[in-house]
Amino acid sequence: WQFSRAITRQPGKSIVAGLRAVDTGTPDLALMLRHHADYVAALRETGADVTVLPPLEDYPDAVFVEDTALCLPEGAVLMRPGAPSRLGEVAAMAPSLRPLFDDIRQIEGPGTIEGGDILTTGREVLVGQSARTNADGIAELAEILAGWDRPLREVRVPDGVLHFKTDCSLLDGETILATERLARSGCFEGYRVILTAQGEEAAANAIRFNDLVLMAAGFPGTAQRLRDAGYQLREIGNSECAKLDGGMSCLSLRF
Ligand code: CIR
Repeated sequence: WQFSRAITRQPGKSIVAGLRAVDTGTPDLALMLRHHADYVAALRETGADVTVLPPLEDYPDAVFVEDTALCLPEGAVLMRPGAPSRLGEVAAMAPSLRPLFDDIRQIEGPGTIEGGDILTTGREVLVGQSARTNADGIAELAEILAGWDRPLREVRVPDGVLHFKTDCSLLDGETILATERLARSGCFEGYRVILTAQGEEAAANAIRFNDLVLMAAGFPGTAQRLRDAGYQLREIGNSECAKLDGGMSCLSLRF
């Protein structure tokens, strides 16, 4: 959770065509851009170097850069999204990563894996099997990570949940914020778990970025729990990304 850089991408006009499990309305680009600017400002406030890439109109979901790569101190792994409309986002991200990493690997397929299903903790890399990330994709990542001495542990994402990190986030070396439905599966044994408040499952996709925890605004019960636990919170508007099943983690690559 200590990072010197982040890469983000501005949403473009095509965001209205972004993927969503349930249609709850068309995202408002102007409002999303304001939320995005607040997000970038919070990341920068911690002293990190934050890149804001231009919109990619051909890829409506390209604002959710997290799904394109896994960035670790040892190197970067370019992902292979399970959503066919998102496959091309990876090649568009690669040139931004190449100058920053000596070792760049690529998930070649046929398996698929998206960054939203990967939670890196101090002791392991947890990868959720989901509708986007399958066993073959996880096996290919496991082989790469074995070469970097990073243990990978496979977990299951609850049905109806887009990504593993839709329902959890790392708060510090040993603490995880999670929904009850995910924590109940037992996948966080050995960690300290803070649960999202009743009815606030959508608050679980937060990020710890240096001194700050960024979480979606509008979840007062969970915000209070995090403040009580001593975290310095920044609540960022997420109403428009939420219409596309996106949250705080999806909006950046952090390393
Ligand atoms: C999608 O369905 O792929 C996008 N609308 C949302 C991606 C969210 N990404 C993430 O949780 N890492």
